[in-house]
Amino acid sequence: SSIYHNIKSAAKRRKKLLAILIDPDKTEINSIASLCVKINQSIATHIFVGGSEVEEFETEKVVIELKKHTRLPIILFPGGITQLTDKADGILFLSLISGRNPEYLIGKHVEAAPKLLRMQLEVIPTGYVLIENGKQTAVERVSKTQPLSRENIDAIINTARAGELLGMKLIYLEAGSGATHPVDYKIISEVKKRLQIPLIVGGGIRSKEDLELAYSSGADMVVIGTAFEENENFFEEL
Ligand code: 1GP
Repeated sequence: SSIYHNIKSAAKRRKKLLAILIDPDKTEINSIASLCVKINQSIATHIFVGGSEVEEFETEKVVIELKKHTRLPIILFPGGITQLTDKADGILFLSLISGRNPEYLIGKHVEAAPKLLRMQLEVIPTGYVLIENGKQTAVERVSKTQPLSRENIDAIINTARAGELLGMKLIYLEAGSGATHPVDYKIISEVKKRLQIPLIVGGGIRSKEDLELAYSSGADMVVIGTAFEENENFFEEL
């Protein structure tokens, strides 16, 4: 339980964490060594690997290559059960609690359970909360679920609370990869006030200002994918 322990103790000390999201579907294996040079020089503390539509076995290849070039913890952030590999250090075992598609609430987890029990991965149960940001994102399309309205802060708060009461160890507020607008700072701060467990925020964070606003509103960890995919020097600006 060392990954979770470290996230939790960082949150307690208000030390902010940053995860870089690598989507195996958008990453060439032979670019990983040079990506890792940038990552290792950056303020990133974790690497997430995953995506909504990744071909089978691609995830494992990417994780093996990342492991050669970085010592940051590598955590699976899977969009489906073909993205499991014990070459990573841990997995966010996501339940899409904003939605009402049983497959993404519990169905895929039943399929994954025997595989995960054979693996040495640290499993971190995570309540995954998708929030509407103005355009349809891949999570919405692939999971066939409705995001929560960003106007309905009570529903977002109560969803996060229910996740915590169900025993989830993290809550992840997600605007969706490439979101036009990140999760609003008021939503982050209202949720954070009512949670005991660490809060992750991601989707559409593209600048130092976005990052700092997410942190100052209460995100314990921020996830950035697209901004780094589009500009490998992005983290030098942070
Ligand atoms: C997506 O929250 C992550 O699941 C990161 O989103 O690609 O917009 O940074 P971006």
